[in-house]
Amino acid sequence: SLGSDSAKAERMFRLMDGFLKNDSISLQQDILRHVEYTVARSRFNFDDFEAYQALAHSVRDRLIERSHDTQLYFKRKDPKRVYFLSFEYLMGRSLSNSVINLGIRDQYADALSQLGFEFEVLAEQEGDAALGNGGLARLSACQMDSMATLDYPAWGYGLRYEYGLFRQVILDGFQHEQPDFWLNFGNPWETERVHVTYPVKFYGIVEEENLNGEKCNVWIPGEVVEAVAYDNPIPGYGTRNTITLRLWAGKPSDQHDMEAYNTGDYINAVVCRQKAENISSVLYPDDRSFQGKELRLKQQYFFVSASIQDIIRRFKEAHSNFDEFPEKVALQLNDTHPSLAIAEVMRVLVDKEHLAWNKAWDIACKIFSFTIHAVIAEGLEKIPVDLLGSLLPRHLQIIYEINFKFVEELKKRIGLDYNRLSRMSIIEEGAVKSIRMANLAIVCSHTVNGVSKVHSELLKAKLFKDFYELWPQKFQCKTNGVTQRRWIVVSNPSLCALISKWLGTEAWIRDVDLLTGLRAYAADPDLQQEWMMVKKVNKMRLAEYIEAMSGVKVSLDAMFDVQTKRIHEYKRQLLNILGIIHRYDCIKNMEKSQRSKVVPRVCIIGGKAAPGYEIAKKIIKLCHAVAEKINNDTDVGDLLKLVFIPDYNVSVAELVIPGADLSQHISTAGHEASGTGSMKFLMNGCLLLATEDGSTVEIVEEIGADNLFLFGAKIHEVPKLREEESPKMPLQCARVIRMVRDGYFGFKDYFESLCDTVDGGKDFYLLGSDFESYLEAQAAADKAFADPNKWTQMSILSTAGSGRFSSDRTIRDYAEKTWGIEPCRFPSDG
Ligand code: Z2T
Repeated sequence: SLGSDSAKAERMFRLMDGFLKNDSISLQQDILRHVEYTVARSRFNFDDFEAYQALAHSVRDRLIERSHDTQLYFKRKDPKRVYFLSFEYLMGRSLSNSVINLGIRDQYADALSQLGFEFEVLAEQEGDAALGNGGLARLSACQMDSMATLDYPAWGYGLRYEYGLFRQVILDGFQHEQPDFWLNFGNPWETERVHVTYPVKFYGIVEEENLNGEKCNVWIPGEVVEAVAYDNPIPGYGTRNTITLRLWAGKPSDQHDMEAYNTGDYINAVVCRQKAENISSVLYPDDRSFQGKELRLKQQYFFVSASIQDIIRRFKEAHSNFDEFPEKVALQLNDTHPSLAIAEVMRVLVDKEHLAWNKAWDIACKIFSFTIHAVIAEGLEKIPVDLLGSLLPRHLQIIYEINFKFVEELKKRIGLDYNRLSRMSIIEEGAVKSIRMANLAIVCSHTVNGVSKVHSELLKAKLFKDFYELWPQKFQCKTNGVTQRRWIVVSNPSLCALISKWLGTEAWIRDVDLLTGLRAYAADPDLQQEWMMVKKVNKMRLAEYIEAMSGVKVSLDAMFDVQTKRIHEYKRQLLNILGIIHRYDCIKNMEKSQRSKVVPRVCIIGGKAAPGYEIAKKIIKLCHAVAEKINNDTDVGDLLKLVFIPDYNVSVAELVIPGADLSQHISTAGHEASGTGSMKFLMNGCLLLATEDGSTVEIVEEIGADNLFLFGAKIHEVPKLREEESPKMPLQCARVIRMVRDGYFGFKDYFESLCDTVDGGKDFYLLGSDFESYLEAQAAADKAFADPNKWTQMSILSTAGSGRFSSDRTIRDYAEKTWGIEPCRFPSDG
């Protein structure tokens, strides 16, 4: 009975002495206990890494307590939940973020110093969790932080790759990829749930069966793999709520290959079992191109099927009628990668729960929402029908059925406009017949979100014009944001302290709009002085890192000019490098007496190229070749340096961003859906040099055009510029390309095809066309930097205007307008 249960709980609670304590002595005891019994080292003899492990386990204990409380509370309240389905998460490190969100950073720092350790030093021991490629994946991580902090009843679902994004190693200036076997040293943050497993089926055939006089489709699989849950706690800031990121790993199923056992081939059967683990073993490192590979499709279905089974199990624990499903469940598709979930939900509702098709479809259409991150049609995922049909025969039938009904409906609405019908069809007829995953997602979702204002408009006007005309109300905008917890509080503690001091409160960490309060002091010489000091400290940290990585000594008086992001032609790192060559050339040709007027620069570039992206790899090599020349030219000295930061990832970003004076976001207008790096720089008081693309347009609205350096063609001008007979190629641009072509930086032949992309007659990304305007913006930045007070004021205004770009704002928007969920906060004071 209930009474004795609660008596039992009460007794256990007392036995355990209540919850874990967070005073310095308790923390020290916990850490030492973990040294001795978890890490299994003597508490009298352990090194930094072991200290980190013990520390992490003591933090983990506290996270687990809170996540139990949160889950029980959600269960009791049974609110509508959102399930965030994303194929990628770039979590980076967890330690600092966790103790800050738990509100016990200082207590831990104190406890550690009593034990003779330094918190920062131990935090450096942690490796990055890099289960994603770039912006899309880091966005998922920021949004998880906001969902936890804002007390939303949310779950994240993803894949537990054993190999995260490759490590970038530079040899002779060339990128090499090395596997990131990140679980090698254990992962203290995750908990394996050996009993939360689901079978996932592949291949086989579909048979029609007769169930009580009704026809019913039964899928008889050819292969079954087990999915095991690994739970990762995500603590909110200033709340006890701690939500869960559940990642699936592949594990052999006992049903895997019964035949083999029966035929007596025991050894082979065991070896075959290992294949199951391959499904979740490696993250695909291409951030936009898709290749229609079977393993990738297997990953997608594996992830989707396990997640849907888990979601439906949780629903059924409390409900028996699927009519209530849309009142209790929202499913968010992060791009098209998880969009097989639509077919899977239909399969479960129709084939397993035996709902009528129309009823099931009605439910599906109420639960799904979809956010798209792509800009161009070529970037959209298409799955060859043959591939899907062999791997998931039943799902192919279901998708055909969805499409048939959709096209019938469409004909009634728009008539027999066959061009339009074929454009909108979920099935693409062509050389390779394939499934358009975006079309599937749009047809079923109640809301389709873009990730910035201009991106959302572009979706309506170009990419999904036909769908917009059909369902205008579906198309919405949720401008991206990043979490100020990680991108200020964790990564820039000195700035964090300074902001809190001047605002007289730490409330902005939960309520980021308060940052606008800094505007009142932007011209205050005292704040400016302190602001400059903070930047200096961060530049010092960065300079030390640069010297350690590349041996290049840089001057702290120079402007630190940073462009860090994935390497892509459209992001135009090449424009940056050509600009640097031009700057170098100018300095070389300058009268000696003029040189004192040059604003010294440290140009910093970092980012990974997809392993198969030849041109991107050449850009990396060119950067190194140019750096070699410039950095060894004693004639130029501190006036110009160029450094490439290898293996850019979340933890490197945490070091680089606070130390930047200027950052570049210079994509060809119309190509960057949003861009989120810019928001992190903005929060850290870094000035932007940017094109009017993606979220930059909204940043301008917020901080004013005179607080950043804009240049280049605007979105609407781009198509016309591309049509021009002979592309614009200013003399200075032609001259620097000539230098590369002539072998001024060596590797003449190797750089030829790279130069061709600019002066080979096409210049698709409009480097030539934007070159002069780019140089002007750079000159304006130099001029502003020469006036430190003016610069600092712009810097303060950047941070002050960054509040709108918090993922807290994005998530609140999603919760209220797209998911229809409300906060569900565990009642406690912290
Ligand atoms: C990605 O990171 C982004 C878009 C993609 O399109 C794929 C990947 Cl892996 C399919 C980026 C956008 O390029 C960037 O503009 C945006 O800020 C980010 O997603 C988050 O929305």
